Amino acid sequence: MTTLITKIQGLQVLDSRGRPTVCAIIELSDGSIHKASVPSGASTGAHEASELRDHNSPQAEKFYAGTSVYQAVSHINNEIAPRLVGGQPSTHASDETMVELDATSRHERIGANATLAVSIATAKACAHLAGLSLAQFYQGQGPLLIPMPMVNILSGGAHANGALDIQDVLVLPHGAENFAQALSWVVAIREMAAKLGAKRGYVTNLVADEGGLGIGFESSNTACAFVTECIEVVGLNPGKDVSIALDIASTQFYSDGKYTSRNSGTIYSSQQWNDQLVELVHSHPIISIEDPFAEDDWDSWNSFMNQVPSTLQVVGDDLFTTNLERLRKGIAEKSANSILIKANQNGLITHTHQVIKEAQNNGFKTIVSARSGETEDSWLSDIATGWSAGQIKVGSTHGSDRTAKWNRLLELEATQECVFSKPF
Ligand code: 2PG
Ligand code: MG
Repeated sequence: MTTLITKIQGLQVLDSRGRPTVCAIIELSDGSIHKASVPSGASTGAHEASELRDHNSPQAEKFYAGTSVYQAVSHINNEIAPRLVGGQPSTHASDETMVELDATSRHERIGANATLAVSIATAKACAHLAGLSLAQFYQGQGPLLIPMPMVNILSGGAHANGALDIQDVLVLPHGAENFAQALSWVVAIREMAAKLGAKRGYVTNLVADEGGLGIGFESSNTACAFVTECIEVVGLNPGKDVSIALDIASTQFYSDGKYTSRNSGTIYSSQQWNDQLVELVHSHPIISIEDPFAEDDWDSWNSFMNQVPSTLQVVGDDLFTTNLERLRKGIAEKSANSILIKANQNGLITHTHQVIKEAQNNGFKTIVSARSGETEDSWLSDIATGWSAGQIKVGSTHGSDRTAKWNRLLELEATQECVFSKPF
């Protein structure tokens, strides 16, 4: 007997910052229930799909200071549900219906928070019908590729009230044999950073949005040296076992062609900023750098790529915003060699999948990423695995919004036929 969608309901829930977000629940005629909650960014790119919040609308909830998502929820209940209920679950059909319902290019009318919640709940329903986990559903045949974790140790920028200019100093445990070992190394480094930082008089018991330490080091250089020291002190070899990854998130401090350091107050031209970064990556065991330049400073990206070793992973996050046209421009202009994939920058699961496939087909490395505002949902781990992304970025090892994703990967590795990704 064919299984049909019997009900779709949207509701407002909270994310890890205590802000409203959208959850969609899909019920099927076999009695099963599939739900998905969507994340939300703080350092958002201008070209991202549009998250619908109730600012200034009659539905705005005063206790949420206009950030409530009742309109998005009502679009699920009153526009999307009537079109999909009664049909068979299909991500393709749901996503195309939602595109039809909203002619805007960034889901401005319906809200990308509404579309993505329905899109992912549908994917979960489809996996259930196939009798597979979401990871296996996307993977098809063969062992699962468990992604290499890229884990936040120090936070700055929009995630830690500007403690550092740059947003993230992360570690990549690329010498580990499996995911469980990789995670244990990272936890040890995170703990050592808290211990050493406290010894040096920094506040280390308050954490940033993604669970990293918001230590106010005087410069990115000092922050990188500190993380390298932590890697060494726990008995690992910087550059061999574990290397550093940076998310500069430079759109946040770029305006009128200039990059302004909040730490030092120095104003840099694109060229001067480029020189700073080239020196930084040469001075530390850094193997990945994300958003070194602002989202529309395209020329600087290409010039940087020509100066750094081809082994350095240069990642476009705000640059690409998980958007096919922007990725294609970046491939043609050799602006980067890697892309951060965030489903909510795009708004639909099938379109996000298309973007990651395009990147992989063009030799780009791919990192599936969480947002700084997350929920306890762990679909991200399944899609990162099922899409063979190779890397995953979830924040730090603190907070159940983060550990939900790490724990799901531990579960997949322990219970399924797997190989651990070795992107470096
Ligand atoms: C990023 C993300 C996650 P946000 O910039 O990569 O760290 O941050 O979700 O705030 O955009
Ligand atoms: Mg980023």
